[in-house]
Amino acid sequence: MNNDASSLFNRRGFLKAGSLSTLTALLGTNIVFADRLPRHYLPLVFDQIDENGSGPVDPMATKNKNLVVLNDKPWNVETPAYLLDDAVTPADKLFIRNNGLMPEKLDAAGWTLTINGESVKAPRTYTLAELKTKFKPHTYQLVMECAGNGRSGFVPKTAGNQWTEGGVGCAEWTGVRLKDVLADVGLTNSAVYIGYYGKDLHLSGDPAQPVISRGVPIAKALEDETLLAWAMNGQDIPPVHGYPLRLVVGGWPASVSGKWLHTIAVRNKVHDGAKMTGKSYRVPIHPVVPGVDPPASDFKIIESMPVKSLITSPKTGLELPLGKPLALRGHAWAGDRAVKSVAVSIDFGATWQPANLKDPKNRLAWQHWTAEVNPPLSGYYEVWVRATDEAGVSQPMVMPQWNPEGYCNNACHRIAINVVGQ
Ligand SMILES: Nc1nc2c(c(=O)[nH]1)N[C@H]1C(S)=C(S)[C@@H](COP(=O)(O)O)O[C@H]1N2
Ligand SMILES: [Mo]
Repeated sequence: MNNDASSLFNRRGFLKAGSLSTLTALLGTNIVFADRLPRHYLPLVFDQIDENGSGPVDPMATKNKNLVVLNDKPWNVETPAYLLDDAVTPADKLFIRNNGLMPEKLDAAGWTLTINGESVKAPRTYTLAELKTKFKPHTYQLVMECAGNGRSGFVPKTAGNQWTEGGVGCAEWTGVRLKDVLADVGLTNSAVYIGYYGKDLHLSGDPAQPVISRGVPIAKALEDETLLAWAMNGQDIPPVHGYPLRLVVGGWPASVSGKWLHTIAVRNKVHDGAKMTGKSYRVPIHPVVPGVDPPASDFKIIESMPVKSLITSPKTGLELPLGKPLALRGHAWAGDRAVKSVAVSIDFGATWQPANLKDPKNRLAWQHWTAEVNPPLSGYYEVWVRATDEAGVSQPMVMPQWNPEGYCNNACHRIAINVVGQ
């Protein structure tokens, strides 16, 4: 299964000339009136191939209808804050960030994971079935946030997908610890970094062009929570999220959590795969004046993500009768750190009221908070939320340090409400 159906259509939603000839070849005959196919219409016969598990898959088919498509080639889809209200993010509400095209074949039965690189004693290949039986499985809730989440809030604007606040989620992942597998393989003392390789294709369709191959320092790779996962929320990982095997590294840019994982290289230097070098997933070492883009040598790799929080209820735009208390809730997270406190403000940050904050289910899971505020008069309000991590670092109220690629915007989340009546 799993050819990306979207790649068959042009920008306006009509079948591309090239894909029409592919379909014709598959069908063994021409499609009469192919020129009259409605937008985004895949002839039924190919939908049936899909049901049999060998045709194109539409990543949006299983998603909540209110997710927002930022781009469909590659798929970049975000979740409005009010849809992130669940304690654990369900599959239909988890954001999508693809850098390339989904792999054409996802065959779990034949899937293997190879561990190689300069710093393994000898390369080794495991079948997925072996990973599942040979090592002890673990389950963790892990926050994954795209480093570009919040990019649309930067002034001046930076290039890239204009995520608002929905490029984040906290699903429950099951798999084996990468550290257990690496111990089984055997590492040399030279191990510095790991890098992943996935089966997706470059947008050009050229198999020789790498899409993305990122990684983490060996210490992060060896943490208990770093998983080679085959299940999400107790089910097979959905195709678009990396079926049948993905790396899951909580608390760091989600770009290090490689989907459709087939190889991990244990490197004796900082991994230099696609999107590890240049300015990708990097920020200036020293703060820059907004708009200034220093040379690549003045950038550093983003590691743990900054402290952040969301108001997931109510939905922005609520009308509240005057005199009624307003119940608020949401989540907070802080990369490798725990969140120590959350506060809310209804007067644009002039005064803050503490929220109730729960402990995380496990390290690197997001934490749930609740609060109640009492708007004193009728009129327009904004509710702002601000989290502080265990090191005492708080979210900036408006915009954090501007950076040329638009990463790590952890400004306070805000919703608007109207209090009506007298
Ligand atoms: N193989 C592969 N892994 C990948 C990506 C990708 O394009 N290809 N995108 C990365 C990025 S940038 C992000 S933010 C997360 C998104 O994970 P999700 O789509 O499951 O939410 O996957 C990461 N892993
Ligand atoms: Mo990302």
